[in-house]
Amino acid sequence: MFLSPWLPFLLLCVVTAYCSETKACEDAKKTCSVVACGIPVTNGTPGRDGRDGPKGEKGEQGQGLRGLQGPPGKFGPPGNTGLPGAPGAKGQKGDRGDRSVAENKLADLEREIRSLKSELYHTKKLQTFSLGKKSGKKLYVTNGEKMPFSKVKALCARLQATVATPKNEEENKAIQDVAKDTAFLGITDEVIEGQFMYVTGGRLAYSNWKKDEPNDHGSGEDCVTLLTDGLWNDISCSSSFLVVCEFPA
Ligand SMILES: [Ca+2]
Ligand SMILES: [Ca+2]
Repeated sequence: MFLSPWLPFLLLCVVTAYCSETKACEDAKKTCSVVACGIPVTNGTPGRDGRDGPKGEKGEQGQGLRGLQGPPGKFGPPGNTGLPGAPGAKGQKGDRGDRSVAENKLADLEREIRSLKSELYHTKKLQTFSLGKKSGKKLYVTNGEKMPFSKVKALCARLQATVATPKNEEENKAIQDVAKDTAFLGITDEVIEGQFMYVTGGRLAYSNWKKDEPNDHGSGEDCVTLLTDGLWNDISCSSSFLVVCEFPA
């Protein structure tokens, strides 16, 4: 126990004795008053490189001159079609110009129709004068040909007409004036013998039979002719007589 006051002094002496000459020991003495210095130290081989440290913060923009601006880049792909926009505001009422044009066109058409009607009327009058005979609302026309009744019907139908059929004395006279020869009428008893009918349908409303006619003479007579004196006679349909067609006038 008597050594305790001397212990620090003895340790200092030990350090001093071991650290005689080397600088490393001098450095050690600054930090360690108890380390046993004086043992010669040789440097070891360098250790391996440590791991990379964390990425540092972005530095400030440099102070150098900026380069020239490069050329524009390529166009990018077209974007998606956008949604339809909201409807625009209602426009102002237009002027009356278009309406006037339409009215003018309509007026032109009406004038043209009146002109065509007038031309058609004169054509019909000329036709009546040269070819046919008009009675009431009927126009009777002949081409002067004679043929069996079936062909007479077909010819008038092709002209969008019917075989001349008098339904009163006036019409009978008009057909007589046009024909000037024995002509077929649009009347037969082909459906029921002895019961004469209009080819267009319906029983007779007027007749002008010659005396003792119709007589269904010989092998039978189912067609009707208008004689030059205006009287009627039943005759064979296969015989040939004048064509007279009836048109609405
Ligand atoms: Ca008959
Ligand atoms: Ca007869």
